[in-house]
Amino acid sequence: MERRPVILSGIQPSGRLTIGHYTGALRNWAALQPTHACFFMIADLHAITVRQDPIELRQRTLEVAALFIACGIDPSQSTLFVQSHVPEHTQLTWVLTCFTGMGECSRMTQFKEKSAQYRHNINVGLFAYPILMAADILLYQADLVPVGADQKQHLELTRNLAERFNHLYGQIFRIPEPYIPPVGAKIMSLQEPTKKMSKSDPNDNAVLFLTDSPEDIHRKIRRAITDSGREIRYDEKQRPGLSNLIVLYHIATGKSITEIEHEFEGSGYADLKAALAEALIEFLRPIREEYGRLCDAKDYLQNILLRGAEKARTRAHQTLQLVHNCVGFLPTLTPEAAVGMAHNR
Ligand code: ATP
Ligand code: LTN
Repeated sequence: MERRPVILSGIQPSGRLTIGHYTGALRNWAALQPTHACFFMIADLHAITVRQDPIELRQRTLEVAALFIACGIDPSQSTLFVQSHVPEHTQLTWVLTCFTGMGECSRMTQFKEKSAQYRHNINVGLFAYPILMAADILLYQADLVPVGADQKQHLELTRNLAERFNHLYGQIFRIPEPYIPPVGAKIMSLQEPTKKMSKSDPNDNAVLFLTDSPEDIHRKIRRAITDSGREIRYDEKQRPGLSNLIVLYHIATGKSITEIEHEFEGSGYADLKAALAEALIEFLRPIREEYGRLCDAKDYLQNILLRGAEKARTRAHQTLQLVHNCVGFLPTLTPEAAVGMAHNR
């Protein structure tokens, strides 16, 4: 049988999802799912590298699952699961940790940024975070990892670890390729357009959440920081604020950047902002409505995640066994052998 290429990707349930998650991750996941064997994960193990309130974390995990589906991930085509439900992720992480240099982790931009942001809690998990991400990907023998631009460096580490392991033990891991979309790989903050839009930004006006109400969208777009200048022209370097709004308009309407520049020839920023707010409201409406419906179907969501974890585990376990065998761990009992031993006792 033909092997469909495998995809693995994930999002942390550490806050409400933003339009950046949609453009950098979810919309590409949905587009790739008909042609790939997809594993989409809610990365709760990654989320606890920053202190989380347990009640909120549990709730956010279900909310993220609902948003996956509301954004077009079809649970009958793709496997949706929660990272902590598949213990193989932490097991492979330990092995890979013993193959990773301290220098490799301390070079990671995200580690530097997060340790500056969370000075009071620079824990070892934050440092080892990219090794856990490598384990996520390598366990499923993923070919392709659709992520936003900020994850590129983590993908490079993943590839290095896989190559190092393969060099020592043979072809154990498939070497994954990143899939970084040509547009929308890095949506910027509405208030500081040189910074990535981040769900953990304390300034609510900087972030466009997928579930924002029409009033929220109007307010946030109206207050979005633009640059000095008049005409509507895309220039990421000189005019990052305006260019970010143009990208959002492109996402919401499907119009090309050139078409947008023509549309607003002779108009000012206020016209673009008004049209953008309307376009975003219409674009996000079906997602928000479907999300609302799914949030009332908690049992349905939980069921999908439990079934997903079972499927994911079957695949992950095979890779973990290979790895354990390579490094010289004594085999454990197969479930059948364990039953046999219990009978003979
Ligand atoms: P933080 O809470 O620190 O902002 P995060 O949102 O970057 O974390 P995740 O929730 O795990 O982290 O991100 C999941 C995926 O969404 C990744 O592929 C990431 O690159 C993508 N992503 C997140 N924010 C953006 C953005 N502003 N633009 C494009 N892609 C994004
Ligand atoms: N680190 C990622 C989330 C993540 C992920 C993964 C993405 C965790 N495990 C595996 C792709 C593949 C982030 O965006 N912060």
